[in-house]
Amino acid sequence: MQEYLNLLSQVLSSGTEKDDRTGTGTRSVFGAQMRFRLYNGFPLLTTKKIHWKSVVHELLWFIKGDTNIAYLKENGVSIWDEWADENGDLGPIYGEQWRSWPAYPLDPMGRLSIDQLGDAIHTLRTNPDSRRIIINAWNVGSLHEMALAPCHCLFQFNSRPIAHYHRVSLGAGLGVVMPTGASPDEEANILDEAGIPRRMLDLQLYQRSADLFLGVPFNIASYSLLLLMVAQVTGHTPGEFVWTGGDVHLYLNHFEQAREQIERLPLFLPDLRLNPKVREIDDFKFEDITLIGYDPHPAIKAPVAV
Ligand code: DHF
Ligand code: TMP
Repeated sequence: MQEYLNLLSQVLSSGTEKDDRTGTGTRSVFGAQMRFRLYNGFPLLTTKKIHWKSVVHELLWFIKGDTNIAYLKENGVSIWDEWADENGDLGPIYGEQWRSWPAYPLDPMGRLSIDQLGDAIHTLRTNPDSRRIIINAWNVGSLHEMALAPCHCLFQFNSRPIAHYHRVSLGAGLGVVMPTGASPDEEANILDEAGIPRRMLDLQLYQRSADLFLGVPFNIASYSLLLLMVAQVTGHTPGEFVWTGGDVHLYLNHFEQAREQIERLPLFLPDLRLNPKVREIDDFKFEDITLIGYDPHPAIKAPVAV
């Protein structure tokens, strides 16, 4: 997570002061990238405590295709409260675009809406060399109905053969996931003779607007978890999560907190275990996701700009 701390320092020291929609004011850098190798540990920030339960429930809520905060409230998660209307609705944000992007005219299979996440998983199982495995939340025609325009707006999966030296250094026990949901023919393609996946899965996210202190640690953890889940249900070994940011900013009222964090030493990354029995993305439950060995520095409070 040193890369994250470096980006905090960079925005603090060389960002441009810039006004923003919320009226708070920011220091901002345009264009940045971080890479997280998921086989080196799960990239949950250790230089401040992240509310992990919120990360997991928010992701399960996206995967359900849900856009009402009722599920989050039932599970003690309040990160979307400020943006919901009196009925708890947020409009057609992430969940709806991921699972039921409206199709006009009907797609060739006659569907009224497109399950982008389901299609991505199907393609990873049947045509993993594809360079078109993209999930897009930036639905231009629906932006005006959303409580907040998507910040993490587009991501792409990349499936690649595991290089020989990778296999040797990974060994059999580390981060290797077994395949799933696949027919015997597909399984033969995904696994080698020893039953080890032949391919690695990467995910790259484009985040057009990035609240570096509050939002980004959640976003890194959330997409890394999604990558592990999709890897498991498509029989891949988890590879790299690549985070790409557009307007990467620190709000003016987060500077003290950011400086405090930069002075802290990163600690060992936790491990993440998924219940290996889960074979379909829709079957994951909170209990199937276990974080092990997360022992971070204390939380640092900061106000969220609405
Ligand atoms: N607006 C802004 N200005 N920044 C955001 O990061 C943001 N994120 C949204 C919606 N709108 C946003 C959704 N995600 C927190 C974290 C993520 C998030 C919204 C809010 C947050 O307040 N985190 C606190 C408390 C965590 C908790 O209560 O679970 C933190 O200290 O991390
Ligand atoms: P904007 O729509 O004016 O760009 O404001 C959105 C703010 O929310 C901006 O500070 C980025 C932040 N944000 C994140 O960093 N991550 C998220 O997941 C979400 C939803 C928002």
